[in-house]
Amino acid sequence: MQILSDLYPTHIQEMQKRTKEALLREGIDGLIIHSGQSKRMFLDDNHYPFHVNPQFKAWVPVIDNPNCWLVVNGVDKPKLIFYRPKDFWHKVPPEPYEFWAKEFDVVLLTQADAVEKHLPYDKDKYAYIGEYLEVAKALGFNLVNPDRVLHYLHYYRAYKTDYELECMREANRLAVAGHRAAEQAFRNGLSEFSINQAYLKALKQTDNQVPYNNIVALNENAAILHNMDKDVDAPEHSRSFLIDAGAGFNGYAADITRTYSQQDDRFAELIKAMDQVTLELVDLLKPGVAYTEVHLAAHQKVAELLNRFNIVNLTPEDIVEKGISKTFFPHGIGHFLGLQVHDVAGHVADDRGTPNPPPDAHPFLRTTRIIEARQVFTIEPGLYFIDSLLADLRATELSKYLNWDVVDSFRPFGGIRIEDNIIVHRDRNENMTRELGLN
Ligand SMILES: [Mn+2]
Repeated sequence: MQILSDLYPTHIQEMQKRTKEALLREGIDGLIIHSGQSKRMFLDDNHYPFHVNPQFKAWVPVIDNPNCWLVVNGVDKPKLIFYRPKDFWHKVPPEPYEFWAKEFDVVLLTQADAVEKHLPYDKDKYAYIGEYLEVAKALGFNLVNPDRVLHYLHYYRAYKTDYELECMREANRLAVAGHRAAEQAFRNGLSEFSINQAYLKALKQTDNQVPYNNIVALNENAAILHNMDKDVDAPEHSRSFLIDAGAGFNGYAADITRTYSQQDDRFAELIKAMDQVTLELVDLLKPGVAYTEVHLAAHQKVAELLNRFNIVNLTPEDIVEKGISKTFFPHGIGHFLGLQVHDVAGHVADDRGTPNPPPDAHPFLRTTRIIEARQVFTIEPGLYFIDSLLADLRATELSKYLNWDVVDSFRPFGGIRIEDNIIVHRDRNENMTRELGLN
């Protein structure tokens, strides 16, 4: 892929610049970033799926190789210690040759525990960045994941380089192919399990390679926000289908949700109206606006639908004011997207990590940052008929404002969530999901 190789050197320059500043603030000489280790299950000889340290894949798109290390100081050419064991049990990765390799001085490591000779001798001026504290200790690091360094790096990870944006478009492209296959599988009456198989097949990723456990829900299960158990048997009638599923590309995530109705019914009308809500909220993303404002606007818009579809007999303003919209839309409007599906630093006010928590009334909102160019967000309003939350509401004096027969007519469909992935540019928004043609 030509364009990625063109963009990557500038990405590394930006990583160098951020590292240099982070080191200056901490007063140290460099970072030693550990990709991670393969984790063995308790009392077993099997291992968990490997998930790389996000600080490692921020530099290099190597996401499947434990026991690798980066030595970076923001000035010198970064050093990549690349694990390549002699191993006849497992597939051994080839020596680095791809577009990213020439940005590093590459050293090959055949034994995981022989890394020390490739690391700086004097560990006092270096910080270990990684998960394995006992490894850091054994190697002689005193400084492990220092707060100041991590706050700084996390804060700036919200601003994506051109290389990162291209990776995220590619992740969206893969996920869109999966969503198309999944809709077809739903129309064909397949089970949640089989729909998930169709999804994964379309993007050629395994359950362990997608960035999060796909949410695939038919009928009432669409009311379970994180329905990760997939029924193997298809229901007799598939009325509705909610799929929240992503894809990974070079370590970057897509995170897309769609909801479908089998028939041209009242639920289909509600989906159409929610789709419009998603697009209107996307238009609110603008540099200088607080993301929290978009969340509050979402409550207003969901309340308008609760009124318009005769679910609640109150004005939209009163529905929000009495807190009723939270029964139907109990999660946040979205989050940062990037190397992690819920990307870091959503709740800080600055690069020192000063806390900027969500409002007390909206504890599940995952970012409160001021929106700026080069940030990538999801926008994912929802409207669900969740038995437990509806029962709580019914037990209050607010119950009298609800048309319970209308609520009951929607319960068999579960709920709706429609989620797009958006790059905020200085002068426009790029809705990656829609621009790839997924409506
Ligand atoms: Mn999401």
